[in-house]
Amino acid sequence: MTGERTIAHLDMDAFYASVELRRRPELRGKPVIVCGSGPRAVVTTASYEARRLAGIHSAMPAATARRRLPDAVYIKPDFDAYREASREVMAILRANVEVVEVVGLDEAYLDLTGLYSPKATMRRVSTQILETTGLTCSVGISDSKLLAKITSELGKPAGLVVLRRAEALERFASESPGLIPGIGPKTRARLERQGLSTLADLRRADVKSLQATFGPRTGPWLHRRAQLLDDAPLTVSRESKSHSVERTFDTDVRDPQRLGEILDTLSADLAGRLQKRDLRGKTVAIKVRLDDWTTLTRARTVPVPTNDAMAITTVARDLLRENAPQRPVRLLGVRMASFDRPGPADAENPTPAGEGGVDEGDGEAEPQPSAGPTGDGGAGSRPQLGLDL
Ligand code: DCP
Ligand code: MG
Repeated sequence: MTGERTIAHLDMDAFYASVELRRRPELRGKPVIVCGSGPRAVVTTASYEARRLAGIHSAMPAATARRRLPDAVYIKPDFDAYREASREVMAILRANVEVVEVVGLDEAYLDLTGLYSPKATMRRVSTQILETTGLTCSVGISDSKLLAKITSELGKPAGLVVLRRAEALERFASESPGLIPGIGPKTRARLERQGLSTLADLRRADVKSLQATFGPRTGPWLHRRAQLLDDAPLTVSRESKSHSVERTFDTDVRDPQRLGEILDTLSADLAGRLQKRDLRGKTVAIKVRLDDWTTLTRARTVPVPTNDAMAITTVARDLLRENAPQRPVRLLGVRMASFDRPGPADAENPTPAGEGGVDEGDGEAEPQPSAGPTGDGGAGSRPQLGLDL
Protein backbone atom coordinates (compact mmCIF):
# COMPACT_ATOMS: atom_id res chain seq x y z
CA MET A 1 0.00 0.00 0.00
CA THR A 2 1.48 3.34 -0.97
CA GLY A 3 0.49 6.91 -0.34
CA GLU A 4 -1.37 8.33 2.61
CA ARG A 5 -4.67 6.75 3.47
CA THR A 6 -7.56 7.99 5.51
CA ILE A 7 -9.38 5.29 7.40
CA ALA A 8 -12.27 5.62 9.81
CA HIS A 9 -13.28 3.14 12.47
CA LEU A 10 -16.87 3.34 13.66
CA ASP A 11 -18.00 1.51 16.77
CA MET A 12 -21.48 1.60 18.26
CA ASP A 13 -21.71 2.74 21.88
CA ALA A 14 -22.74 0.10 24.45
CA PHE A 15 -24.37 -1.56 21.51
CA TYR A 16 -26.68 -4.23 22.94
CA ALA A 17 -27.65 -2.05 25.89
CA SER A 18 -28.41 0.88 23.57
CA VAL A 19 -30.66 -1.28 21.41
CA GLU A 20 -32.53 -2.31 24.57
CA LEU A 21 -32.85 1.30 25.74
CA ARG A 22 -34.27 2.29 22.38
CA ARG A 23 -37.36 0.19 23.06
CA ARG A 24 -37.46 0.85 26.79
CA PRO A 25 -36.61 4.55 27.03
CA GLU A 26 -37.92 4.65 30.61
CA LEU A 27 -34.66 2.91 31.58
CA ARG A 28 -32.46 5.71 30.29
CA GLY A 29 -30.02 6.97 32.89
CA LYS A 30 -30.18 3.71 34.85
CA PRO A 31 -27.44 1.12 34.92
CA VAL A 32 -28.47 -1.49 32.37
CA ILE A 33 -26.66 -4.79 31.97
CA VAL A 34 -27.31 -7.25 29.16
CA CYS A 35 -26.42 -10.78 30.16
CA GLY A 36 -27.74 -14.29 30.34
CA SER A 37 -29.00 -15.87 33.53
CA GLY A 38 -27.20 -19.22 33.65
CA PRO A 39 -24.45 -19.96 36.14
CA ARG A 40 -21.74 -19.37 33.55
CA ALA A 41 -23.35 -16.33 31.94
CA VAL A 42 -21.16 -13.34 31.21
CA VAL A 43 -21.98 -9.70 30.73
CA THR A 44 -22.31 -8.93 27.04
CA THR A 45 -22.83 -5.20 27.48
CA ALA A 46 -23.01 -2.76 30.34
CA SER A 47 -24.45 0.70 29.83
CA TYR A 48 -22.07 3.54 30.59
CA GLU A 49 -23.92 4.15 33.87
CA ALA A 50 -23.17 0.59 34.97
CA ARG A 51 -19.54 0.99 33.92
CA ARG A 52 -19.18 4.23 35.87
CA LEU A 53 -20.99 3.08 38.99
CA ALA A 54 -19.31 -0.28 39.46
CA GLY A 55 -16.81 -0.93 36.71
CA ILE A 56 -19.04 -3.52 35.06
CA HIS A 57 -17.69 -4.53 31.66
CA SER A 58 -18.17 -7.04 28.84
CA ALA A 59 -17.03 -10.58 29.57
CA MET A 60 -17.28 -10.11 33.35
CA PRO A 61 -19.14 -13.01 34.96
CA ALA A 62 -22.78 -12.03 35.33
CA ALA A 63 -22.63 -13.21 38.95
CA THR A 64 -19.95 -10.63 39.72
CA ALA A 65 -22.06 -7.90 38.14
CA ARG A 66 -25.10 -8.93 40.18
CA ARG A 67 -23.06 -8.86 43.34
CA ARG A 68 -21.59 -5.45 42.62
CA LEU A 69 -24.74 -3.87 41.33
CA PRO A 70 -27.78 -5.81 42.49
CA ASP A 71 -30.16 -2.96 41.68
CA ALA A 72 -29.16 -2.58 38.04
CA VAL A 73 -31.61 -3.52 35.31
CA TYR A 74 -30.64 -6.95 33.95
CA ILE A 75 -31.82 -7.82 30.45
CA LYS A 76 -31.48 -11.10 28.55
CA PRO A 77 -29.80 -10.71 25.16
CA ASP A 78 -32.05 -10.59 22.10
CA PHE A 79 -29.65 -11.29 19.24
CA ASP A 80 -32.30 -10.89 16.55
CA ALA A 81 -32.86 -7.31 17.65
CA TYR A 82 -29.11 -6.60 17.63
CA ARG A 83 -28.71 -8.12 14.18
CA GLU A 84 -31.56 -6.05 12.87
CA ALA A 85 -30.10 -2.85 14.36
CA SER A 86 -26.71 -3.75 12.91
CA ARG A 87 -28.24 -4.20 9.49
CA GLU A 88 -29.73 -0.71 9.65
CA VAL A 89 -26.42 0.80 10.70
CA MET A 90 -24.33 -0.97 8.08
CA ALA A 91 -26.79 -0.07 5.32
CA ILE A 92 -26.26 3.60 6.21
CA LEU A 93 -22.49 3.19 6.05
CA ARG A 94 -22.67 1.52 2.65
CA ALA A 95 -25.00 4.17 1.34
CA ASN A 96 -22.44 6.84 2.20
CA VAL A 97 -19.05 5.28 1.61
CA GLU A 98 -17.93 2.92 -1.10
CA VAL A 99 -15.43 0.75 0.74
CA VAL A 100 -16.75 -0.56 4.04
CA GLU A 101 -15.41 -3.47 6.05
CA VAL A 102 -17.94 -4.68 8.58
CA VAL A 103 -16.48 -6.33 11.66
CA GLY A 104 -18.93 -8.19 13.86
CA LEU A 105 -22.23 -6.51 14.59
CA ASP A 106 -21.20 -3.13 15.85
CA GLU A 107 -17.96 -2.09 14.15
CA ALA A 108 -16.80 -1.14 10.70
CA TYR A 109 -13.83 0.37 8.94
CA LEU A 110 -14.41 2.85 6.16
CA ASP A 111 -11.90 3.93 3.54
CA LEU A 112 -12.15 7.70 3.22
CA THR A 113 -8.95 8.17 1.23
CA GLY A 114 -9.24 11.05 -1.19
CA LEU A 115 -12.42 12.52 0.26
CA TYR A 116 -12.50 16.28 0.54
CA SER A 117 -13.55 16.22 4.16
CA PRO A 118 -13.44 12.84 5.89
CA LYS A 119 -14.57 14.44 9.11
CA ALA A 120 -17.65 16.00 7.54
CA THR A 121 -18.50 12.69 5.91
CA MET A 122 -18.32 10.83 9.20
CA ARG A 123 -20.27 13.53 10.99
CA ARG A 124 -22.99 13.10 8.42
CA VAL A 125 -22.90 9.31 8.81
CA SER A 126 -23.15 9.47 12.62
CA THR A 127 -26.00 11.94 12.45
CA GLN A 128 -27.84 9.76 9.99
CA ILE A 129 -27.33 6.72 12.21
CA LEU A 130 -28.69 8.60 15.20
CA GLU A 131 -31.67 9.96 13.29
CA THR A 132 -32.53 6.66 11.66
CA THR A 133 -31.83 4.22 14.47
CA GLY A 134 -31.73 6.28 17.65
CA LEU A 135 -28.28 4.83 18.41
CA THR A 136 -25.00 6.63 18.98
CA CYS A 137 -21.61 5.59 17.74
CA SER A 138 -18.01 6.71 18.13
CA VAL A 139 -15.69 7.36 15.24
CA GLY A 140 -11.93 7.54 14.93
CA ILE A 141 -10.24 8.86 11.81
CA SER A 142 -6.57 8.25 11.10
CA ASP A 143 -4.07 6.77 8.64
CA SER A 144 -4.64 3.07 9.20
CA LYS A 145 -7.04 0.54 10.61
CA LEU A 146 -4.85 0.15 13.66
CA LEU A 147 -4.84 3.84 14.48
CA ALA A 148 -8.46 4.41 13.53
CA LYS A 149 -9.45 1.69 15.98
CA ILE A 150 -7.42 3.14 18.80
CA THR A 151 -8.74 6.60 17.99
CA SER A 152 -12.42 5.65 18.03
CA GLU A 153 -11.98 4.62 21.67
CA LEU A 154 -10.80 8.09 22.59
CA GLY A 155 -14.11 9.80 21.98
CA LYS A 156 -16.41 7.21 23.48
CA PRO A 157 -19.32 7.60 23.79
CA ALA A 158 -20.65 9.57 20.81
CA GLY A 159 -17.28 11.03 19.87
CA LEU A 160 -15.61 11.86 16.60
CA VAL A 161 -11.85 12.15 16.84
CA VAL A 162 -9.24 12.74 14.16
CA LEU A 163 -5.73 11.74 15.15
CA ARG A 164 -2.93 11.32 12.66
CA ARG A 165 0.07 9.09 13.26
CA ALA A 166 2.56 11.83 14.10
CA GLU A 167 0.35 13.15 16.88
CA ALA A 168 -0.50 9.66 18.05
CA LEU A 169 3.18 8.78 18.46
CA GLU A 170 3.56 11.69 20.85
CA ARG A 171 0.30 11.28 22.62
CA PHE A 172 0.73 7.59 23.37
CA ALA A 173 4.46 7.56 24.04
CA SER A 174 4.05 6.83 27.74
CA GLU A 175 1.08 4.50 27.38
CA SER A 176 1.37 0.78 27.89
CA PRO A 177 1.94 -1.36 24.80
CA GLY A 178 -1.37 -2.96 25.78
CA LEU A 179 -3.02 -0.03 24.03
CA ILE A 180 -2.33 -1.80 20.76
CA PRO A 181 -5.01 -4.25 19.69
CA GLY A 182 -3.38 -7.67 19.58
CA ILE A 183 -1.05 -7.04 22.53
CA GLY A 184 -2.75 -8.76 25.41
CA PRO A 185 -1.83 -9.06 29.08
CA LYS A 186 0.61 -11.96 28.56
CA THR A 187 2.61 -10.21 25.87
CA ARG A 188 2.53 -7.04 27.94
CA ALA A 189 3.95 -8.88 30.92
CA ARG A 190 6.70 -10.37 28.78
CA LEU A 191 7.54 -6.95 27.41
CA GLU A 192 7.67 -5.54 30.89
CA ARG A 193 10.11 -8.21 31.94
CA GLN A 194 12.32 -6.96 29.10
CA GLY A 195 12.06 -3.46 30.57
CA LEU A 196 9.65 -2.36 27.88
CA SER A 197 6.70 -0.91 29.72
CA THR A 198 5.72 1.95 27.43
CA LEU A 199 5.16 2.32 23.73
CA ALA A 200 8.16 4.65 23.58
CA ASP A 201 10.32 1.92 25.14
CA LEU A 202 9.04 -0.57 22.64
CA ARG A 203 9.61 1.83 19.79
CA ARG A 204 13.23 2.18 20.73
CA ALA A 205 13.71 -1.55 21.21
CA ASP A 206 16.01 -3.27 18.82
CA VAL A 207 14.09 -5.39 16.35
CA LYS A 208 16.69 -8.16 16.61
CA SER A 209 16.27 -8.54 20.34
CA LEU A 210 12.48 -8.50 19.96
CA GLN A 211 12.88 -11.18 17.39
CA ALA A 212 15.04 -13.23 19.72
CA THR A 213 12.48 -12.98 22.49
CA PHE A 214 9.21 -13.16 20.59
CA GLY A 215 10.10 -15.05 17.45
CA PRO A 216 10.64 -14.22 13.78
CA ARG A 217 7.09 -13.07 13.09
CA THR A 218 5.94 -11.55 16.31
CA GLY A 219 9.18 -9.66 17.01
CA PRO A 220 9.08 -7.51 13.86
CA TRP A 221 5.32 -7.22 14.17
CA LEU A 222 5.68 -5.73 17.65
CA HIS A 223 8.37 -3.39 16.38
CA ARG A 224 6.15 -2.14 13.59
CA ARG A 225 3.10 -1.81 15.79
CA ALA A 226 5.10 0.26 18.24
CA GLN A 227 5.78 2.73 15.42
CA LEU A 228 1.99 2.70 14.96
CA LEU A 229 2.51 1.50 11.43
CA ASP A 230 -0.12 -0.63 9.75
CA ASP A 231 -0.88 -1.06 6.09
CA ALA A 232 -3.56 -3.73 6.37
CA PRO A 233 -6.09 -3.17 3.61
CA LEU A 234 -9.80 -3.12 4.18
CA THR A 235 -11.47 -6.41 3.43
CA VAL A 236 -14.71 -5.50 1.82
CA SER A 237 -17.47 -7.31 3.60
CA ARG A 238 -17.96 -10.84 2.56
CA GLU A 239 -21.64 -10.75 1.88
CA SER A 240 -20.99 -9.85 -1.71
CA LYS A 241 -18.73 -12.88 -1.97
CA SER A 242 -20.85 -15.41 -0.18
CA HIS A 243 -24.29 -15.97 1.26
CA SER A 244 -25.10 -17.93 4.34
CA VAL A 245 -27.91 -18.86 6.64
CA GLU A 246 -27.48 -20.20 10.11
CA ARG A 247 -29.53 -21.01 13.13
CA THR A 248 -28.78 -21.08 16.83
CA PHE A 249 -31.03 -23.56 18.60
CA ASP A 250 -32.99 -22.87 21.74
CA THR A 251 -31.69 -26.15 23.09
CA ASP A 252 -28.65 -27.96 21.76
CA VAL A 253 -29.33 -30.71 19.23
CA ARG A 254 -27.66 -34.14 19.31
CA ASP A 255 -29.74 -36.29 16.98
CA PRO A 256 -27.94 -36.69 13.62
CA GLN A 257 -31.21 -37.20 11.79
CA ARG A 258 -32.63 -33.98 13.21
CA LEU A 259 -29.42 -32.16 12.26
CA GLY A 260 -29.80 -33.48 8.71
CA GLU A 261 -33.35 -32.16 8.54
CA ILE A 262 -32.21 -28.79 9.77
CA LEU A 263 -29.60 -28.74 7.02
CA ASP A 264 -32.40 -29.39 4.51
CA THR A 265 -34.31 -26.37 5.78
CA LEU A 266 -31.24 -24.14 5.85
CA SER A 267 -30.24 -25.24 2.35
CA ALA A 268 -33.72 -24.54 1.01
CA ASP A 269 -33.63 -21.10 2.59
CA LEU A 270 -30.19 -20.41 1.16
CA ALA A 271 -31.22 -21.68 -2.29
CA GLY A 272 -34.20 -19.32 -2.23
CA ARG A 273 -31.98 -16.36 -1.50
CA LEU A 274 -29.53 -17.28 -4.22
CA GLN A 275 -32.32 -17.79 -6.74
CA LYS A 276 -33.78 -14.39 -5.91
CA ARG A 277 -30.42 -12.86 -6.79
CA ASP A 278 -29.80 -15.20 -9.70
CA LEU A 279 -26.54 -16.36 -8.11
CA ARG A 280 -25.03 -19.81 -8.48
CA GLY A 281 -22.04 -20.94 -6.49
CA LYS A 282 -19.59 -23.79 -6.42
CA THR A 283 -18.43 -23.86 -2.81
CA VAL A 284 -20.82 -25.18 -0.20
CA ALA A 285 -19.74 -24.92 3.42
CA ILE A 286 -21.25 -25.92 6.71
CA LYS A 287 -20.62 -24.35 10.05
CA VAL A 288 -21.13 -26.31 13.23
CA ARG A 289 -20.81 -24.78 16.66
CA LEU A 290 -20.80 -27.19 19.58
CA ASP A 291 -22.07 -26.59 23.08
CA ASP A 292 -18.55 -25.78 24.24
CA TRP A 293 -18.27 -23.10 21.52
CA THR A 294 -15.77 -24.93 19.39
CA THR A 295 -16.67 -24.08 15.84
CA LEU A 296 -15.94 -26.11 12.79
CA THR A 297 -16.38 -25.08 9.19
CA ARG A 298 -15.96 -27.45 6.30
CA ALA A 299 -16.29 -26.57 2.63
CA ARG A 300 -16.52 -28.54 -0.57
CA THR A 301 -16.41 -27.31 -4.12
CA VAL A 302 -18.66 -28.85 -6.74
CA PRO A 303 -17.85 -28.85 -10.47
CA VAL A 304 -20.90 -26.93 -11.67
CA PRO A 305 -22.25 -23.76 -10.04
CA THR A 306 -25.65 -24.30 -8.48
CA ASN A 307 -28.43 -22.69 -6.47
CA ASP A 308 -30.54 -25.79 -6.20
CA ALA A 309 -31.75 -26.73 -2.71
CA MET A 310 -31.31 -30.48 -3.29
CA ALA A 311 -27.79 -30.06 -4.61
CA ILE A 312 -26.80 -27.83 -1.69
CA THR A 313 -28.22 -30.05 1.01
CA THR A 314 -26.63 -33.16 -0.50
CA VAL A 315 -23.19 -31.59 -0.11
CA ALA A 316 -24.05 -30.14 3.30
CA ARG A 317 -25.28 -33.51 4.57
CA ASP A 318 -22.15 -35.23 3.27
CA LEU A 319 -19.95 -32.71 5.04
CA LEU A 320 -21.86 -33.17 8.27
CA ARG A 321 -21.67 -36.95 8.03
CA GLU A 322 -17.93 -36.86 7.41
CA ASN A 323 -17.43 -34.52 10.36
CA ALA A 324 -19.97 -35.97 12.75
CA PRO A 325 -20.16 -33.68 15.80
CA GLN A 326 -18.92 -35.30 18.97
CA ARG A 327 -20.92 -33.04 21.24
CA PRO A 328 -24.36 -31.42 21.21
CA VAL A 329 -24.70 -28.74 18.54
CA ARG A 330 -25.78 -25.20 19.37
CA LEU A 331 -25.58 -23.67 15.91
CA LEU A 332 -25.71 -24.94 12.37
CA GLY A 333 -25.15 -22.96 9.20
CA VAL A 334 -24.84 -23.40 5.45
CA ARG A 335 -22.91 -21.09 3.18
CA MET A 336 -22.41 -20.74 -0.55
CA ALA A 337 -19.42 -19.02 -2.13
CA SER A 338 -17.43 -18.95 -5.39
CA PHE A 339 -20.23 -17.50 -7.46
CA ASP A 340 -20.23 -17.67 -11.21
CA ARG A 341 -20.40 -13.88 -11.28
CA PRO A 342 -19.63 -11.31 -8.58
CA GLY A 343 -22.67 -10.72 -6.39
CA PRO A 344 -23.95 -7.22 -5.78
CA ALA A 345 -22.75 -5.53 -2.62
CA ASP A 346 -25.79 -6.39 -0.63
CA ALA A 347 -27.02 -4.29 2.22
CA GLU A 348 -30.04 -6.53 2.71
CA ASN A 349 -28.04 -9.51 3.82
CA PRO A 350 -25.35 -8.12 6.06
CA THR A 351 -24.35 -11.29 7.78
CA PRO A 352 -21.67 -9.58 9.79
CA ALA A 353 -18.15 -10.38 8.77
CA GLY A 354 -16.94 -13.19 10.88
CA GLU A 355 -20.39 -14.54 11.41
CA GLY A 356 -20.76 -17.72 9.47
CA GLY A 357 -17.40 -17.30 7.77
CA VAL A 358 -16.15 -20.26 5.81
CA ASP A 359 -12.76 -19.98 7.34
CA GLU A 360 -13.30 -18.32 10.64
CA GLY A 361 -15.38 -18.80 13.68
CA ASP A 362 -15.49 -15.64 15.74
CA GLY A 363 -16.70 -12.09 15.61
CA GLU A 364 -20.02 -13.45 16.71
CA ALA A 365 -23.10 -11.78 17.89
CA GLU A 366 -23.19 -14.05 20.86
CA PRO A 367 -20.97 -13.42 23.83
CA GLN A 368 -17.51 -14.81 23.50
CA PRO A 369 -16.24 -16.76 26.46
CA SER A 370 -13.16 -14.61 26.55
CA ALA A 371 -13.17 -11.18 25.03
CA GLY A 372 -10.03 -10.68 23.02
CA PRO A 373 -9.36 -7.55 21.06
CA THR A 374 -11.81 -7.50 18.21
CA GLY A 375 -11.87 -5.92 14.84
CA ASP A 376 -8.18 -5.99 14.30
CA GLY A 377 -8.64 -7.01 10.74
CA GLY A 378 -8.04 -10.64 11.52
CA ALA A 379 -5.31 -12.41 9.67
CA GLY A 380 -4.15 -9.41 7.62
CA SER A 381 -1.12 -8.09 9.40
CA ARG A 382 -1.26 -9.95 12.65
CA PRO A 383 1.00 -12.85 13.38
CA GLN A 384 -0.92 -16.00 14.13
CA LEU A 385 1.32 -17.14 16.91
CA GLY A 386 2.85 -15.87 20.05
CA LEU A 387 0.23 -13.34 21.02
CA ASP A 388 -2.39 -13.87 23.65
CA LEU A 389 -5.30 -12.81 21.55
N1 DCP B 1 -20.03 -8.33 23.14
C1 DCP B 1 -20.25 -9.56 23.73
N2 DCP B 1 -19.30 -10.11 24.53
C2 DCP B 1 -18.13 -9.47 24.75
C3 DCP B 1 -17.88 -8.22 24.14
C4 DCP B 1 -18.86 -7.67 23.35
O1 DCP B 1 -21.31 -10.14 23.53
N3 DCP B 1 -17.22 -10.01 25.53
C5 DCP B 1 -21.11 -7.75 22.31
C6 DCP B 1 -21.95 -6.85 23.14
C7 DCP B 1 -21.56 -5.48 22.76
C8 DCP B 1 -21.12 -5.65 21.33
O2 DCP B 1 -20.59 -6.98 21.26
O3 DCP B 1 -22.63 -4.55 22.91
C9 DCP B 1 -20.09 -4.67 20.89
O4 DCP B 1 -18.91 -4.80 21.65
P1 DCP B 1 -18.02 -3.57 22.03
O5 DCP B 1 -16.74 -4.11 22.55
O6 DCP B 1 -17.99 -2.58 20.93
O7 DCP B 1 -18.78 -2.97 23.28
P2 DCP B 1 -20.00 -2.00 23.37
O8 DCP B 1 -20.50 -1.59 22.04
O9 DCP B 1 -21.02 -2.64 24.26
O10 DCP B 1 -19.43 -0.78 24.16
P3 DCP B 1 -18.47 0.39 23.66
O11 DCP B 1 -19.30 1.62 23.77
O12 DCP B 1 -17.32 0.38 24.58
O13 DCP B 1 -18.11 0.06 22.24
MG1 MG C 1 -19.18 -0.92 20.61
